[in-house]
Amino acid sequence: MRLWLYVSLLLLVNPIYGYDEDEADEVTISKKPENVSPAKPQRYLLYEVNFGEGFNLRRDVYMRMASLVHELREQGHNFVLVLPPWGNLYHWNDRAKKVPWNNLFDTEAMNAYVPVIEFYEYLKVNPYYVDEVVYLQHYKEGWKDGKWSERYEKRDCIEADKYYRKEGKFWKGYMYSYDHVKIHNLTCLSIQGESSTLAKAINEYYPNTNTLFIDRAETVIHNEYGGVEYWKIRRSMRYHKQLRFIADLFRQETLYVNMHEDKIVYPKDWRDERELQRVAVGGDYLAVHLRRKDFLRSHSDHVPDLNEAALQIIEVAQVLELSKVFICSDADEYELLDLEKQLNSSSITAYRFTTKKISDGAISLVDQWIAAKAAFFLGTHTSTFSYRIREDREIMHFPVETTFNSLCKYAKDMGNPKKCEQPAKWTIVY
Ligand SMILES: Nc1nc2c(ncn2[C@@H]2O[C@H](COP(=O)(O)OP(=O)(O)O)[C@@H](O)[C@H]2O)c(=O)[nH]1
Ligand SMILES: *[C@@H]1O[C@H](CO)[C@@H](O)[C@H](O)[C@H]1NC(C)=O
Ligand SMILES: *[C@@H]1O[C@H](CO)[C@@H](O)[C@H](O)[C@H]1NC(C)=O
Ligand SMILES: [Mg+2]
Repeated sequence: MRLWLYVSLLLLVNPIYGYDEDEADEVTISKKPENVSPAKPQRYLLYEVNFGEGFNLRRDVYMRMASLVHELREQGHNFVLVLPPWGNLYHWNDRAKKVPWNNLFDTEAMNAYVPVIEFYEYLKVNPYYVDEVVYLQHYKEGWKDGKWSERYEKRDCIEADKYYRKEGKFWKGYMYSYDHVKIHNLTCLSIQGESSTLAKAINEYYPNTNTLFIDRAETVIHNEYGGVEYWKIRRSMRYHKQLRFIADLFRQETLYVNMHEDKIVYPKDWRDERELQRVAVGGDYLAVHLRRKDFLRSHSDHVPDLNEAALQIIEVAQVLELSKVFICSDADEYELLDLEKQLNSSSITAYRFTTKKISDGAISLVDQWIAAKAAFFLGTHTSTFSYRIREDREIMHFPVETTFNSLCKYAKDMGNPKKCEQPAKWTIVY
């Protein structure tokens, strides 16, 4: 690792670099993307997100890029989306790196929306080579006339030189912690807009570039947040079958859920999902996502302390007559034991999913899947981890009132929208 890069990374994530995993080799799924038109040359779109961003925002950025590639393909460009390996995430204590998507997600399901391949598969086709990095940035001077408007323009780089530097003929960058990837060109693109705006910029500036790597992909927003396309892509992002299986096993064996009574409709193929009555009942437990760590600082106005959280959980469980509470959290162990003790004294049994057998990323998805299938969900204000659970509940046809709820800072403010803001109801559309 080069010193300049090491320093700039340290500022953001403070990972442990002593540990260098071998190239991902537990690869199982390999698929050929379908072609738009066999006559057109194959092109590849790679992307990366700002270093400090967490897992669940990154899942959202995937959707924006899938939408971009989908649009480019509709225009006849034979693009394939290359999935950025997971790694160096601040919240992953196992410090996993170079994790392919097919360890965590059902990439075949994703592939049914837009052709996707893993980065290790890409490397076989274009060994350690990228034609052009397009580094997205804002406009140095801010909005035009103080107003937001859709626009894009190739500009001088503002900050890209912190992350990329020239080495001989080629550029070098972080590249998902794969060393030796050579980049031919680097340009900076000032952009205000959505996925479609970026599609226009690609058509104008890079009409023939075979392999485009979009960095700071979070800079572009969704074409339509919460629209039909949004939900289609979201539905295609199914969790790995094995992780869903582990979650369901936990529900059966630990939470004693009768899977025939929870009325959850979830077809084998997401393309068979249809608008239905909100018939899901879920398992007879309350699920709570209790976000701690950085949220205690960054969202201190909304995140309750443990006592205030316990009071709220007890009240909701009692109102709903649920004696089981599933807790998923990034809290420290001693905090959780304390919380469990408080629930216990109100005759509520708390459950958590813990294991050393799967990665931290995998555990978080199992947690989300168990929480998504609860009779009632209580999340943490503005956590994207909670948002993803709510989306899964929308996909599984839960009644709205069982989903869009968050813990308050103080138990006394429960039910008071002026003092305790509740999440916007982004309901599913087909
Ligand atoms: N297993 C597990 N991990 C969690 C939980 N809450 C937070 N985390 C971890 O902390 C990260 C939270 O960051 P992020 O995904 O950015 O969501 P946000 O910061 O809450 O919006 C997750 O990706 C997990 O790695 C939880 O309930 N269970
Ligand atoms: C790199 O950029 C130059 C100048 O824009 C262009 O002529 C060339 O084709 C680009 N090379 C690649 C590999 O994209
Ligand atoms: C509370 O804890 C005691 C002692 O561990 C246990 O026997 C009891 O079942 C718990 N009660 C509930 C409701 O979880
Ligand atoms: Mg985060």
